[in-house]
Amino acid sequence: MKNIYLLVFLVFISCGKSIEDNCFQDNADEAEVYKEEVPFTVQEILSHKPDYLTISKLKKYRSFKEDSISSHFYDINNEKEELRKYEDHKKYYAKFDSLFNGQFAFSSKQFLDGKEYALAKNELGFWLVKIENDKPYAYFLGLSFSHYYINEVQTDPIVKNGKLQLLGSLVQIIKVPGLPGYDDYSAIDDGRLFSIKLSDLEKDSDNDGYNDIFEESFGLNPDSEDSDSDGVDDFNDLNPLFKSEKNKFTSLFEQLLPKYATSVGQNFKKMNYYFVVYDNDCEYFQHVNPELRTIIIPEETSKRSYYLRVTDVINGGISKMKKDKKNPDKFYILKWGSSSTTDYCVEFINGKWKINITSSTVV
Ligand SMILES: [Ca+2]
Ligand SMILES: [Ca+2]
Ligand SMILES: [Ca+2]
Repeated sequence: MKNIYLLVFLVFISCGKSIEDNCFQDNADEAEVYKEEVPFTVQEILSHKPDYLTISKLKKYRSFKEDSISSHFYDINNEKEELRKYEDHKKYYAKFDSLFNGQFAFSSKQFLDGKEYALAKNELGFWLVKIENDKPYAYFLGLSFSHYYINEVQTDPIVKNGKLQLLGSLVQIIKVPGLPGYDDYSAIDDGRLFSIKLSDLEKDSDNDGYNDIFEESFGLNPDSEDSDSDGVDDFNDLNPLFKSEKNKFTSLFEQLLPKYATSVGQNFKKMNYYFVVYDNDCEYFQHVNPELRTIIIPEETSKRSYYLRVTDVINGGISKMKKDKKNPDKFYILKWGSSSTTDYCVEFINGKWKINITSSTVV
């Protein structure tokens, strides 16, 4: 009898989460508990290494320390020279920058067989980018910046013998609570060569423009060009994991989501490799029609891909709605970004949301 009771109870908690639970918060405050992440050891990183990645040890190499210090060095006593370096870099990557609409930071440009390659980085991770016949291509590497450091200065060409070959090291990243954006990196295994076959990187099984590694890393379907079957292919879908819907609450969330600046308005739809990532299980939130490309991942880390379990790609969030005790059309919502939090009091009046900011803090 006790066992049956337990079983019923387990079934109840495993599938009992409703829209009510996922979208609304009880009046009792849900305290966010900060859980300190334990950094991976070299062995742990290697045991989770993607199959397509080969790692070898180098005898002679440019160390993590040397590379990271020199790449972050900024001579405050010689701003003119720093500005010149910046302008030179901008000029050197101007073609990449314009074809990719400013979505990446580039390094290690290389010409090979009529193609141009470069290593690229954005908030989501590392990419290999290619220009062939004036068309841009980007291939996600699936190497988490929590575990892999790739040298800013590559001493050899990065593409050779059909492989991408990168000097770098395995790293630990220590998050400092209360100091957003402050990540303390240290090398735990220096002088490594990371190598990936171009054929593995370029593999795009469903031919939708995103390589398989990207789709697997972010929970898209690498075998379907339309992961959420809404008729819009993954590459052009601003919310590729969920069908957009129109209802009272999705329209509220749409108004709270980031908007693009009008100056980049004509280009943002072409920014196929830039996503804002949220972890949110609220069905109303999931079905938004956002202005900026958005990926909504599960709140529970165990339901995420390995890449998303170990990589911090979330730079903001929107809380559950807290109901007002007296007015059923009134709710309280907290929104946070990498450097600010904003409290909203929202009320649904005559078919429209009236949104008031009640307080806001900049960290
Ligand atoms: Ca694909
Ligand atoms: Ca797909
Ligand atoms: Ca779609």
